[in-house]
Formats: sequence, structure tokens, C-alpha cells
Amino acid sequence: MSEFPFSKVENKIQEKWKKHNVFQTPKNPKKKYYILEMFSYPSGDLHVGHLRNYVIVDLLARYYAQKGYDILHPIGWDAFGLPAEEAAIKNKIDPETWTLKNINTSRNTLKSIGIGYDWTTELMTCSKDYYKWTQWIFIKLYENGLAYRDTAFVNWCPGCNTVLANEQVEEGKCWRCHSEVNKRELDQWFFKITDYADKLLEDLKYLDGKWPEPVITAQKNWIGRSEGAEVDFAVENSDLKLTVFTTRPDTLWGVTFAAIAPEHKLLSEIIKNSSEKSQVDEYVIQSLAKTDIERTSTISEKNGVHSGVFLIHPLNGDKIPLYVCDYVLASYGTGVVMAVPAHDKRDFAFARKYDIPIKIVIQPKCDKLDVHSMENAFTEPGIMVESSIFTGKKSDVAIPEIIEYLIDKKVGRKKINFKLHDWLVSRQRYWGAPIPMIYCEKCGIVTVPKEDLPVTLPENIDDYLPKGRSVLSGIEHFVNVNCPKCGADAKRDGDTLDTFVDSSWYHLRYPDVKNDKELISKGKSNSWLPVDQYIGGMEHATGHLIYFRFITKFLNDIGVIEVNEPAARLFNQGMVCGADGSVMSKSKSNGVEAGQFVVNFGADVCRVTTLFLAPPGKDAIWTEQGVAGVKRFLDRVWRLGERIKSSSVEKHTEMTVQEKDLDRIMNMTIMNVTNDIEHWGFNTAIAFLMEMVNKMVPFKNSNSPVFHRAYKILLQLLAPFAPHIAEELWEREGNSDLIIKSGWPQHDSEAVLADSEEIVIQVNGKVRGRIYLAPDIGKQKTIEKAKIHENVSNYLQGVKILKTVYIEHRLVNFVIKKD
Ligand code: ANZ
Ligand code: ZN
Ligand code: ZN
Repeated sequence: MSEFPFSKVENKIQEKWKKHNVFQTPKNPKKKYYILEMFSYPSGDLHVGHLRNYVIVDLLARYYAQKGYDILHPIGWDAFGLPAEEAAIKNKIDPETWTLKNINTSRNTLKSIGIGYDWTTELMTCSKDYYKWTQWIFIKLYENGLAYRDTAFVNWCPGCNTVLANEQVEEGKCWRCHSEVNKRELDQWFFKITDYADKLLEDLKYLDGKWPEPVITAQKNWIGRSEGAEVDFAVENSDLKLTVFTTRPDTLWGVTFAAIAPEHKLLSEIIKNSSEKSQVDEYVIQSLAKTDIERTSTISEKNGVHSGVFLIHPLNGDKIPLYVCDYVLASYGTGVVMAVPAHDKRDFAFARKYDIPIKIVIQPKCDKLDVHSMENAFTEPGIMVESSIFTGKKSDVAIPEIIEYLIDKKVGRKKINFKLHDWLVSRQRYWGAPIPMIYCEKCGIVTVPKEDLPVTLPENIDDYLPKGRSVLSGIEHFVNVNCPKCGADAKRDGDTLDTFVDSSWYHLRYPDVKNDKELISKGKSNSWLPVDQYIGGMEHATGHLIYFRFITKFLNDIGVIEVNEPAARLFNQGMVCGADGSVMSKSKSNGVEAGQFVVNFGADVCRVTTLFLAPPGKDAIWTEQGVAGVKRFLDRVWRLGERIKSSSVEKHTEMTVQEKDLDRIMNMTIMNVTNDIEHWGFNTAIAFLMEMVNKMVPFKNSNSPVFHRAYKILLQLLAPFAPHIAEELWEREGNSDLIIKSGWPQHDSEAVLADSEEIVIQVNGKVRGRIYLAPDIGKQKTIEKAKIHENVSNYLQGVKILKTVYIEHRLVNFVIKKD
């Protein structure tokens, strides 16, 4: 039995595509579709797990192209960053050589599986004509007051010898090398992303239903909006005051102590004459060695020391002892907390431990609390007691009135806080975009003039090893410059930018990669933005995906682009695991090397296996049986092609019973495959194609016009999944044009309707999907099928289904609880 001769065919077809320039981006798109996978890190050898993302994106690009859309499907490399540098230090080659070599390897693999990129768009963040614009964005942010320098306690990774952004610290450890992160006080550059906190949160509503719910929720929590008040407390025997942030101004009369963060800027000033100074100093040193997680963990016991200083309650004049406590974070709110043991669990435990008085100011409606018998804080709303003029009021209702009262007395104000912090962007490492700033003794901080951009990274340096200070700051010919304003001797900034800055805007460059006058022209921006479909891993929910939205919004605000969100739709693909069940990775050596796999089995087997393993959103296990099954399928398609080749088409006559059956199956397949592609059911789409082939193989009459038509349709439907074999067989059918230009088949609803019915699936009354089922399938099966529908299942993840409405032959509606 003959097999698909992939090694002969695939190369030839790739050459044919190249000759026809099929994947070139159209100049003036009418119906545009911009599809993008998350930026690739050039790690060199790719394993088949890496390919999932590329293959999914390519499938959609080809599908939409076949449907007549104008496609932008670009490729580029997130080429700066630590791994290149570490490899350089280890192997004594420079990071650029290492990076370019790796890009070359990855690029060849992607070419060998025939991904349809427009290679003229290829960009890399380490090239001068790219990072020129990264630096330009930095300067624009600076000019708009959104980039600033500040001394701050920052996350320091001793393993990487550099600072990290909050988003790069995972459970107190470095996201890259997993060293324990500690705090260091350093002068650093920040982007003021907090100015965009409100917009980043507000605009999530536009992404509802278009971005995965877990990403939206993760962003909401990360931004962490919290409404409350700031209240000023005077420091006793001093002119200083401390401001607290509280979400519970209704508990103000119950404050019995206050707590300040160990890193608070005023702390040393406040305790300078205190009798407790030495014990506070010691406590501060201990706290800084801890991670934020350790400090705020709900299981560890809260501790602190008395500062020896008292605050004055702004409303009743009480003397309030001030403690220094490491559970108070300097980076949130004001770094000072008014503590109300009766109504806050943490304060309650602390008060019991240090024997601090507890004062009840909110009573439950029915019960009556007593300080001595209380076993925990009462944190619910209730009726205010012993609270001056507010006594007797409902606590939650009184909050706005209390804030008015504070404003009136000039001791407080309404305040909205965000958990989101400003984005720390300077790094002390070599392999990144230099920060385009100059320090002049006379002029202060001066930006590099636009015509002098890019500030290029010095090449061939002796030592890439950071020594607790920036690598670049040790390179004389780099740091010493003349001030662009006054000409005097000045110094360049020696830090480089976090690579997340590079990847925050790359999607804006692809439509206009060659433009050396602007980041993107108005015309290109209007033609192509935003990205229509973005695809990548869930792990970027609160890092890259927040930066990417922030920079897009900023560039929109200063008129560079017209869009306000970077990507209209987002899809999170799952991971690919090796045969051992754990995620494929180089370090675990459970990866199947992609280049070699393609040599052994061919690109199409590789693609279809990847897509057939599991729904794209779920994790999948790569197995040899999976590969073998797919190979068998493509070989059968190939043999169908040989049968067709040696047959001739009969004149159309009245359809036989078998022909009617095949015609119906063909129409069902068109409908199901189309529907599944649109709803992320690539694996089930392949299953439908397999079923169709299974029906065609035993079909007796090779000369039947219906058989020939079904075969043609099969090739068209198969093309986005297995483009090489489909193209070759299409050519053998005598078609002069490429299959991608042949259009997408339409099903004949009458032929289909004869046998199945459409069921609409809703979640809370909104249509989230459709399935086609045999009329006699019954209630239970229908509901089961509806639940696992790819799109619908996204909405049902982690929520409680309160009720399932079923209307026979028509509809399933899941009523869920949303919190
Ligand atoms: C008094 C109070 C009484 C509070 C009460 C709560 C309950 P969210 O919702 O997360 O914004 N807080 C303020 N700044 C803090 C900091 N830097 N580190 C640790 N805790 C801090 O929480 C705000 C509440 O967390 C604030 O309201 C404050 O305690 C505390 F019955 O003030 B509250
Ligand atoms: Zn590290
Ligand atoms: Zn100057």
C-alpha cells in the first residue's frame, strides 16, 4: 500500500508557496485579519510542544485566508534577555552571536513545518531599528510624566544579580532562576502604570467574552481596586503626621493602635528620639530579609515592636501606640494602618498577643458582643456604637457620611487605592535596550535627542558579568558623553530595559516594520490594528498582558495609534506534555525534538498530531500512538488521491442511495468542520474529517461525480490542517491555482437538515455556542455535549451552575453564579 511521500512533496510545496508569495501581507486590506501568537523567545532547538502555538495560529491564518480575508501573520523574536547573557558568560561568546544562532535554528524549524509567515515582517527586539523605537517610547513616557526615577526598596534577585518587577516575583522567588528574592534600596526607573489603573480595569468590560474569563479575573485582582479613605494622625510631640489608608472608616472610633511598615520613609525621623530606637532598628533589618509573601501570609503569626511613639486620634484625641509591623507593606496604601482589633482579624490576633485594648464600635443587629468573651473579630457590617454622632447608624450606610465628616474637619479624604504598582523597568544587565537618558551636573536628567536614537549597545565588551551594578556603567566609552543641552561632560544611564518593555509594543510594529520615520504610520495603523486574534499561554495574564494593554493605551493617548486595546480576542492554549505526563521541556529531556520529527514523519503529520491531541485550550500528551494514527489517516487520504487519479468522472445522473448518503455526509462535514474551527474544536474537526475519509474509502464507484466532488471538498477542508498534502493532491487534480485561493466550501443546509438539528447553547441567557446533533439524542447527552463545547466550557470553568434549562430540539441555557 502506498504512503504519503512527504519528504518529496513537502519541500516542493513549500517552494511553490514561496514562488507564489502566498503569505505576503496585502498592501490595502479590505477585510483584514491580523493574527499573532505571543512573542517567541529564541531558545534554539524547538520541541514539538513549542510548535502547538505556531500550528494553531497558522491553521487559523490559512482558514481565514481561504475564506477570503486579507491576512497579516507575522513573526519575530523577543531576543533580549538573560538566557543569552548567561550562555555568553558560560560559553565565552557574545550574547548577540548566541542569539542570532538560536534564531536561525528556530527559524529553520518553523520553515520546515511550513508555517505561512510573511517573512518580510520578521523583527527582533535586539536589532537597532527595533530598539530605537523602544527607546523612543521610553522618552515619550518621560515627556508625559509617566517615566520617573525613584529610590525605592525593590525586589533584588541575588541569582540574576538584577532587580525584578513585581510581576516577575512568584511566591517570593525569582520567576526565572527561583532564587529567594530580597529587598534592596536602589535608584531605579519606573513607568507610572498606576496612572492607567482605572482605565486598565474599566476597559476590561470591552474584553468580556472575548478574552478568557480567568485572564480577566486575574487582571482585576492584580489591579486590585479598593475604595476607602485616608485619615491623618498627628505624631505626639512632633510636627509630623502619619496618614493611614482604611477601607473601614466606620471603625475609626475603635482604633486602639497603629502599625507602620518597616521601610516607611518617615520611620527613622519619627523614632530618632525614641527610647525604643535600637529595638526598632533591629526589627527593620530582620523584616527586610523576608519576602512579601512571608510577611503577609495568613498562616504565619503577625509580629511587631512598639516604636515608643504615640499618635493622636484625629477625632477623639486618644493617644494611640504606634507599632512597627512587617505585615504592613510600604508599597500599599500609605504604608501605615489604623488598627481596629474588634473588627479586623489580623488586628485582633495582634492585640491579644501584645495585650492591647480592644474596643467594640460595631454591634451585630441581633446579638450583643462583649470584649472579654469575644473569640475573634466581628468583621461584618452592623450598628455603630460609641462612635460620637454616628452612634446608632448602620455602619455600611454611614461610610460616605463619615468621609464627608473627615473632609469637613480637614483630617481625611476619600481615596481609591490599587494593588497595582508602578512598573520597575531598569535592569543592571547587559543584554537589553540601553535607557536613553543622560545625567548632567548642570541640567540634571536630559533625554537623548530623537535624532541621536538609538543609543546603541556597545559590542565586544570584555566582561558581561554584572557585579552588583550595571554592566554598562563600567564601560567608559559608553557612559561618558557630552550633555545634549549644554555640552558639558555628562554620563549616560548604565541600565538596560526590562525585556517586557520590548514585548509591550511589538504588535504595533509588524504592520510597518520597515518604517524608519515613525513607529507605525497612520495608514498602516488604521488598516491593521488591533490584533484580531492573539494566542498564548495563561501564564502571561498579569505580566505581559497588562504591559501590552498599558503601552497600547498610552500610544493611543498620545495619538500614535487609533486603538485603545491591543487585541480584540485572546485565546489561551494549553501545554503539551511528554509521554511521562509532565510538561515537555529541555531540562526534563522528555521533549520530542521538532526538526528531527519533521525529517522522520513530515510536517503535516506533525501539525495534525499537534492539533488532534486535545482541544487547543487543554493540556495534551504527545504519544507515539497519536502520531501513528495521524500518519495512517494522511496515508489513506493519499491513496484516495491515487484512486481518483485513475478514475474518470461519469455524467451526472439521478443520485443513487449511496451517493445521497455520501452527499449528506459531505455537507455535514463541511458544517461541522467550519463550526469547530470557529469554536476552537480543532481536534473534533479532524475527527469529522477522519470520519468522512472512512466513509469514502469503502465507496464503490470511483467514477461517481458525487465521490469526486466529496474528494475535492475533503481537500479544501483539510488544507488548513495538513496544507502540504492538500496542496499536492489539489495540484494533481489539475487545479492551476493554489488551494488557499479556492475559497471555503459552503454546506447545503437542506442536505444537512434532513438529518440533524442545531442546538443553541447559552450561558446566563447569552448565546455562547451552537452544536449539531441527531434529533433523537435526548436530554442528557445534549446537555453533556453542550457543556464540553469549547467556548461554552470557558464560561463554565470554576463557576457554579445553578440551573440548566433544556428546550427540546432547540436550546440549552446554563444559569451560573457569577461573583
Ligand atoms: C482599618 C480597618 C478596620 C481595616 C477594619 C480593615 C478592617 P484592601 O481591601 O486590601 O484595600 N491596610 C491598609 N494599608 C495596608 C498596608 N500597607 N499593609 C497591610 N494592610 C494595610 O485592604 C485595606 C485594609 O487593609 C485597610 O483597612 C487597612 O486596614 C489595611 F475593621 O483599616 B483597614
Ligand atoms: Zn533570578
Ligand atoms: Zn547639561
